Amino acid sequence: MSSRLEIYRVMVLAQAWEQALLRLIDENLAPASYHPGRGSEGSEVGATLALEDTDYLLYDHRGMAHIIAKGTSLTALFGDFLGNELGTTNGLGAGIVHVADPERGVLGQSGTLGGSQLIASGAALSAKLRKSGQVTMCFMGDGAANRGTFHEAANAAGAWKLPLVFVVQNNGWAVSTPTEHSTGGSFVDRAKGYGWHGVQVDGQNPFDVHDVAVEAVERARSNNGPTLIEVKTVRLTGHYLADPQQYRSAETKADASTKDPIVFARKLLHESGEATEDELEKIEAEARTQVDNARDEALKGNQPGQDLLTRYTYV
Ligand SMILES: Cc1ncc(C[n+]2csc(CCOP(=O)(O)OP(=O)(O)O)c2C)c(N)n1
Repeated sequence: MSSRLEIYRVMVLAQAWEQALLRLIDENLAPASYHPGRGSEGSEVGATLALEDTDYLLYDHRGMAHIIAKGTSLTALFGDFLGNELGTTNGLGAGIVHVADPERGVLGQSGTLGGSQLIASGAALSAKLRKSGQVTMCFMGDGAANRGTFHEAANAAGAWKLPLVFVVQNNGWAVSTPTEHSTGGSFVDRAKGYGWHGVQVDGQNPFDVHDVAVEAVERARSNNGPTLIEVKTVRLTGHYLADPQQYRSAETKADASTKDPIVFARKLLHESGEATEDELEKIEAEARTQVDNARDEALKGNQPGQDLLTRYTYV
């Protein structure tokens, strides 16, 4: 269980990291394509901070807040986007990043959206067979939750009571397709059909997301089966960096912008007296310094040499 201030700190850290990455892309230093995570921090940080270090994370393509919340080095994450040897993949994961940090349980994401759901079930089955007590958390968007892989993974996990948590980040869009055009029924209602526990929560409130995730992780760890958490969240930007977003109206975008989880959390912490303005500013300044240091460090990394081509090859 993380404190509210810790949840806020990690959300701000993720936001600062993303802003620094966008500057690197703008400066032509990172040859990356990227799906910004602004708006998803409440879901990604709130849920991931319910995990222990040894638990498994299958992240998804939107933003990096879940990976940052799992504790992966900020320098290594920059290294992945710069495609240099300081990255978690030593330079193999440039561009659309495929972070792997097994020491912190970060198992990566699948090459195609939705493949992670099956990998997550496999990881959870492995943990169950080994009686390791590890929980697996798998993030996906509403679009990815509509792949057949979801149903295969969910059915097996329900039948075998696997220690698994699915976090469906329902931001209302799969690129330009609104969820209601692609989805019959609601995601949370699917849980019952597979023998899972299901809960829906508002992603604008990261503290509520955290409470729900702590319960889900506890349920999984005590062998009481998987949980599907549907987080109603927002995408504050386009699907990808240069997305002109012609498919959504100015009104829809303005409405989403009122649901920023970082703004919400800051206001709540301030108004409840949990943190003064000075304390909040200190947290924000420290996050920026931490990110700047990580960026400077990562920029010193070397491009990988030819030896990398055979380093992970087994014959
Ligand atoms: C199997 C597969 N189909 C299509 C894509 C291309 N693609 C990348 S992101 C994306 C939209 C996913 O929408 P959603 O799952 O709702 O997540 P969001 O982008 O809204 O966070 C698509 C179609 C892909 N990567 N994999």
